[in-house]
Amino acid sequence: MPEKNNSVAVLGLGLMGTALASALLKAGHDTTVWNRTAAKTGPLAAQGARPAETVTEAVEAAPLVIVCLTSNDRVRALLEPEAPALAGRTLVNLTNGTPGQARELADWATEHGIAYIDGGIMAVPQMIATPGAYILYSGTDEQAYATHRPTLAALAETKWVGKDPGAAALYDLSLLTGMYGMVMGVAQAYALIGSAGVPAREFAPLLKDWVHAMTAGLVPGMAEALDSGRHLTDVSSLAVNQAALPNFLDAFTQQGLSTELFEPLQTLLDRAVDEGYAADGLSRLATLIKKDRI
Ligand code: FVH
Repeated sequence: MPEKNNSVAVLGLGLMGTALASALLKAGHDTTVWNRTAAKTGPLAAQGARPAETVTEAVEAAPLVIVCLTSNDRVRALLEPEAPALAGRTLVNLTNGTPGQARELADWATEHGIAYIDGGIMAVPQMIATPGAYILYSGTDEQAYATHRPTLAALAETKWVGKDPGAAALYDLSLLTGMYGMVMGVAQAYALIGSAGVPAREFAPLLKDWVHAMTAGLVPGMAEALDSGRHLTDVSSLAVNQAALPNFLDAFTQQGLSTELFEPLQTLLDRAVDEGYAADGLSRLATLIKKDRI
């Protein structure tokens, strides 16, 4: 059932919290804001937000409380004393964290009669309330999510990923893992081409199109191989990749660059081939990352 009182409180007005509060205001929500450094409430107050002087005052202003701080240990430290004020309300935590932290916060919230929803924001602040941005949500109280979903939809597309409070964080970290792998590759590519004096801006269109073309095929292709268990490839075997990788490491060294980002890939390829997977494709690597195999 959609909420009747659509007011909302936002705790934490960093880059992301400010974007979230601003989106809520633009969508017409009665928005109360609190930040440790009070001066950050100013621009939002100018947009119509109500600045609260204390966390308690902010929490008591709305049935839905959104928190977005640097880390979950800070969320816990901030909100533990607020349990009586939060009781009977819904707490949506959009702070980046681990599945374990989310489950612990959910247990704490449940003990105190607080409906807890964990979230993972798949957007940068500038993308909030624009197409392409989405937020993953999970938690034991799916009814609380259904109640507040219309408000949350003002921030970004909503994606519910299940009743395990840790699920949103797991999806979030998995998606960010793919992004960080790509960031490392892009950083190394710019360093290599830049070592020969080629301006990054000149190389960027080639790199962008190449990464896009490769991921467009690789991501679904690997998924198919992993789910079917069929890793044999007619595209690019682990043996071929293992043989090629020293060329990269040597070139980095010759160009005066560090090899630290790519050495782990050589280690993993060597192990894969040693274990008999030379004819398999790159999807096999995902099966070798489990800790008990090292
Ligand atoms: N910015 C981004 O692109 C990413 C996108 C995906 C989601 N992340 C996560 O969002 C969380 C907040 O990130 P942020 O970019 O808003 O971070 P900051 O601008 O540095 O703001 C941090 C806010 O946290 C407040 N804060 C820090 N420690 C405490 C504390 N002990 N008690 C109360 N508040 C605290 C800080 O307050 P202040 O420094 O202004 O007083 C800011 O409001 C984060 O989990 C990202 O991973 C963003």
